[in-house]
Amino acid sequence: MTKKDVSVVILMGSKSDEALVSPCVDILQKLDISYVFTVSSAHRTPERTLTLVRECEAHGARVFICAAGMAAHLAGAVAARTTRPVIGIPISGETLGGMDALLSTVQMPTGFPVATVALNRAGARNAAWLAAQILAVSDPELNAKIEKERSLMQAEVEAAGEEISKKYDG
Ligand code: RP5
Repeated sequence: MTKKDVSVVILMGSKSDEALVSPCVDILQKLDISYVFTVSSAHRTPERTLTLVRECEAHGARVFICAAGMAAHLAGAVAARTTRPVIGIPISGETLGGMDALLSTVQMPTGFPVATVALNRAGARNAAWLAAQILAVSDPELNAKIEKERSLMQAEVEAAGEEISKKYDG
């Protein structure tokens, strides 16, 4: 299923999740982190999910990111099959405001953690940052890139602060 070496594997439960998960890819690309991004379902394609975990591990995968909505078991199913860190992105469906997916993702039994981030696009972005930080523990060059990106975010906040305080200057 994958022929290239990868650091991070992003799985989502359905193609319908794509728009909410793709910001994760943008950040991994910005940080030059190799990845695979594909669809696999804990329920509809359990064998494919297991095969992906095995094959991606064989190709060097170090972190798995799993996004799913409704009875969001994908991250848990992957966590059951790997000792690599698993990050879960709960996706909000048409009902229940995503609370179903949030609880399904976060409430894992002892020994099989899923590092659960925020819902939807905000979670997708932080899943990428968290995966990068995990990889950066043993990668000083990547760590420097993360620090540089944080400096840029800091500068943006400071510039926004200046702009707002000037605009509303009493
Ligand atoms: C989950 O069910 C998927 O992750 C998606 O969020 C939700 C609905 O999937 P579709 O019916 O749109 O394929 O497994």
